[in-house]
Amino acid sequence: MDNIVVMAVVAAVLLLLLVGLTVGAVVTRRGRRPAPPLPPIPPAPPVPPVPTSPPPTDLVAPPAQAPTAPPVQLPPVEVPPVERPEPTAGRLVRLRARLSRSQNVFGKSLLSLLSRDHLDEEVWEEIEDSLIGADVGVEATRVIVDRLRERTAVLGTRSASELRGLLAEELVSALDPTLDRSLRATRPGNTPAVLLMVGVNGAGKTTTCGKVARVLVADGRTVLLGAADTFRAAAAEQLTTWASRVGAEVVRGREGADPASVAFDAVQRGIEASVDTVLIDTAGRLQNKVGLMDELGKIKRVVSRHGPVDETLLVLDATTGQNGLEQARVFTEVVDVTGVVLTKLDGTAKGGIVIAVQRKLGIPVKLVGLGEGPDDLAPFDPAQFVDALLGTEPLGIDA
Ligand SMILES: Nc1nc2c(ncn2[C@@H]2O[C@H](COP(=O)(O)OP(=O)(O)OP(=O)(O)O)[C@@H](O)[C@H]2O)c(=O)[nH]1
Ligand SMILES: [Mg+2]
Repeated sequence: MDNIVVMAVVAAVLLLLLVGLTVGAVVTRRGRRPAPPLPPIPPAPPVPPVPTSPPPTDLVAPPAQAPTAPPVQLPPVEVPPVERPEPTAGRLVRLRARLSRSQNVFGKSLLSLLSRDHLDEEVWEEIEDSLIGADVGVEATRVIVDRLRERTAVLGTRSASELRGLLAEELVSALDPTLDRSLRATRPGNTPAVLLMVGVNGAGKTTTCGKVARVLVADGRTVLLGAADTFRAAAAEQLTTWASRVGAEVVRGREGADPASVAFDAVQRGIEASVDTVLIDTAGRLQNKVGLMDELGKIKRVVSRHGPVDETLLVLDATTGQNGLEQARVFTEVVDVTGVVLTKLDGTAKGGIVIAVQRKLGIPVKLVGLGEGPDDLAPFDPAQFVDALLGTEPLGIDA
């Protein structure tokens, strides 16, 4: 019986053990449950391709890694063509056409007066009025008329061509053909000649600088331009445009810079570059006249440290007539003017202003402006000028 009890106890223990093991196994299995699935990884953003060569620009051709690529068309680089100015000889001939466009009042009225049957007092007065009306000036007119009266009386003959001849002679003589009108644009030795352009605003200084540069280049000279008009930024631009057309260098300062120092630098650079001529453009307008005159005096003094100024050209607008003469005289008092440039002769029928200017200032007219075109500047020649002024037509009065 005891054995049965023992055996029952053992069996119970074994059963308990078995149940325990089974439960443990189940619990253990439950503890190792697989982890829930991870949320999906979002796709990586696209990585931009790393360039292997710089992108092609307008001016740089792409590297030769794509032999099959079509050839790249480069845009043309804009280099302004250097112009070849026309020679100066014969330019004054154009004046006749330009004056005749404005009826050539001067020549026509004078010649018709002279061709009257009787050259009485009244006619001579009309001739005088005609000359004064053409801006010749009172003094010069008196001299011209007195001499004409004398000579016609002495000669007695009155053919139209003779009268025209006499008048032409008197006008040429009033312009003093013996004066030296050559432009001192070169120097012996190897330093550049220095030309200073002065005058009131709008007279045509910058334009004349450009035109003179062209004349010199046409004659085979090398030129440098100095933009000493620092009063307006546009002035330097205007000069640079003229210079680039003939391939000349420009020295310029910033707006408001000291004009004298720009002029000094221009001559300095001209010496270094061994050019033949340095042309200096100046301002025509300042706060007041005294300021302008002081400035011009200073420019001249400062530039003279490099050596003398070879030519100081006073630029005068022919259309301002006698009024311009008083202003002109102020310039001659400040800077030693060596020559006059009379611009815009194409814009006036009163060519006689050339005579008045020269007489009043006692300075030779060296150049005349005949228009806005780049080559509309002519060396002044009294005989050619008078010929253009009077015209060739003797108005059918020739014998
Ligand atoms: N018809 C005609 N116009 C001219 C002549 N010379 C110059 N001009 C014109 O006159 C104007 C003034 O000329 P600029 O050269 O700028 O005058 P500027 O003396 O330099 O003037 P500022 O710099 O203001 O002192 C421009 O429109 C020129 O084209 C000429 O001989 N005939
Ligand atoms: Mg100017």
